[in-house]
Amino acid sequence: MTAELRTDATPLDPAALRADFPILDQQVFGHPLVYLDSAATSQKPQAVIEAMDAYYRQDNANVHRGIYQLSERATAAYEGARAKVAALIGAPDPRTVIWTRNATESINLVAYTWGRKNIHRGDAIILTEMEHHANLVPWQILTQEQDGDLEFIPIDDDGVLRLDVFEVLLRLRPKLVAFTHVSNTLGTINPVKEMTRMAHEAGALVLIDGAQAVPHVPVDVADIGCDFYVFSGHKALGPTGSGVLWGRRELLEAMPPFMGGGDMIREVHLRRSEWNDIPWKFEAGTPDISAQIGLGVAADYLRNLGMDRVREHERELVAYALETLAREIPGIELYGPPADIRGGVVPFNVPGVHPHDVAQVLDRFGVAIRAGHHCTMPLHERLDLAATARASFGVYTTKADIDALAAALREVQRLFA
Ligand code: C6P
Repeated sequence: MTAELRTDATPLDPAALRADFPILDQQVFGHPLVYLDSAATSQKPQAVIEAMDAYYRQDNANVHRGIYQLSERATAAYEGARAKVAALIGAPDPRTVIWTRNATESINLVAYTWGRKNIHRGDAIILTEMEHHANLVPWQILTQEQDGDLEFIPIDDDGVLRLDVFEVLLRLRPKLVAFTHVSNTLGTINPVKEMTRMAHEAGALVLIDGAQAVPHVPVDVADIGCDFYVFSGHKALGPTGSGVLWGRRELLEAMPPFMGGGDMIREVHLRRSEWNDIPWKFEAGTPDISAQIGLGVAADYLRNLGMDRVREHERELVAYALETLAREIPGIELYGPPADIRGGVVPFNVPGVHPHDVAQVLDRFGVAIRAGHHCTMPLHERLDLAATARASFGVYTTKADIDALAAALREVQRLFA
């Protein structure tokens, strides 16, 4: 299924892995594609594409309904994917893995169900200044509706969370602390286990946004000790439309359902209904069956690579990128913490050139990056930046990709000189 076999001692060989990702083998404006936007969405290995194709060619049927072979095969693949994802994130029980469409929906699910039941007037929720809008706006909606309060852990100038201030904020006895595992904009890897311990000591529950962590660093929800953990499949080598909410069993069982309809019920009468068991209680309507099957294959693919090796590969790439860009691009502004505590994300600005112009010129050289506020407007405000350009990496990113980025950035500077 992959060009590589996992052996923990050997480093990842991204050049060999690229053979598994058919999309990478193409030219853009006459240049080989250099894909440096994996934080927005990752590319998909052949194994994921084939699994989805096979589902539609051989097994397409609705799940949990039919008493015939196709439906039984579809149901087995769909439910089997839960166990694969549970294994990737260290979830002790696959039934605590809820399928959603993406990280955004997972966070909204918790805000609408747990939140409306548990957050009342004056209750505090603590977030951080570096949150993606997906882990900010649902809590704004909730606290505005329920008359609760939001507080924020600030960052220092390198984009590292001020745990000393967090400690003080915890005296507010918040009901929930919600934070990102890895920042999508600065790449900061937060000390999630320590933060979870601190929050629990203050009596709060903990939700972790793992959208930028699951594809890049080892994740073990049992070891972290958190209460909810969410991520998007499409950033983790899986298809769009696949997402995950993991939660502690007792919490999920006590939460009211999110949406009403088929599959989430046990019994329906004209004036009342009884809910299904978890995870199905939260999965109303026909789900995105092929997407979740694809995500299961992606989870196996990542596990097969070994997440320690993936992390080491990206740490090395970040160190190489910071060094190469600082050396090759005079005046470049680089943001974020050192490579040791940073995922595969490198935000920057070329002085005198708007990041959108940077991205547009890079595209002419086949280099795909993102430019803008990356759905972290408050973080950009805090850093006093209107926008940034961002290169982000995946398992298939090579040092040659970073060299190509540096070469194209020299052209940007020449053009705008
Ligand atoms: N960040 C980026 O380019 P969805 O859209 O639900 O799949 O993911 C939302 C999300 C939540 N948390 C974090 C930390 C994220 O990075 C993202 C998505 C993309 O950075 C698209 S804005």
